[in-house]
Amino acid sequence: MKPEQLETERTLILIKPDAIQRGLSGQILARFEKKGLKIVGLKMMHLKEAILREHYAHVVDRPFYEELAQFMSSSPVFAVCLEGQGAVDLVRRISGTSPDEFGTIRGDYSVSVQKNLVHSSDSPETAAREIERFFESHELFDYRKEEWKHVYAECDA
Ligand code: 3AN
Repeated sequence: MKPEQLETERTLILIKPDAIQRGLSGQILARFEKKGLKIVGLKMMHLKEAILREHYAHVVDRPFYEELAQFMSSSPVFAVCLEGQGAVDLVRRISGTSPDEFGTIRGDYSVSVQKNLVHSSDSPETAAREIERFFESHELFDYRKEEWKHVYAECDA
């Protein structure tokens, strides 16, 4: 399978302050890399109020928002853009949605509904908005990932 024949999509993850503080960012990134996902953008950012209000607009009126915003701005995060076939759903399944889902990042390394190590986009539409929120277009890299010929087969196209 030639990498350029694949139809891929991009998604966004945030490796959150608890992961940075606990020294888990490398292990978290490795889970996505080992599955064959391509890193097309990666940067460290200290999130401030404006971007957090935008990113968490759907929970800004919830009672836990202030605590969430404090947590998310307590240390830098890594914003990472990942690419692969069905990347949005795949990355969400690797991340997990609750600390009870063993075998996922949240399930294996977290016990909290707030300090849950990693955010991942929940749909292709959200992914497009979130990638634009965290990255300028020149910060995303188009390159050929040679490994993909060992990851995907023609019947997967
Ligand atoms: P997810 O990150 O799993 O997609 P969302 O988008 O529903 O979750 O919620 C955004 C973030 O708000 C969560 N990642 C979590 O850190 C925090 N959060 C959600 N529900 C609660 C809650 N009941 N108490 C405290 N924090 C919460």
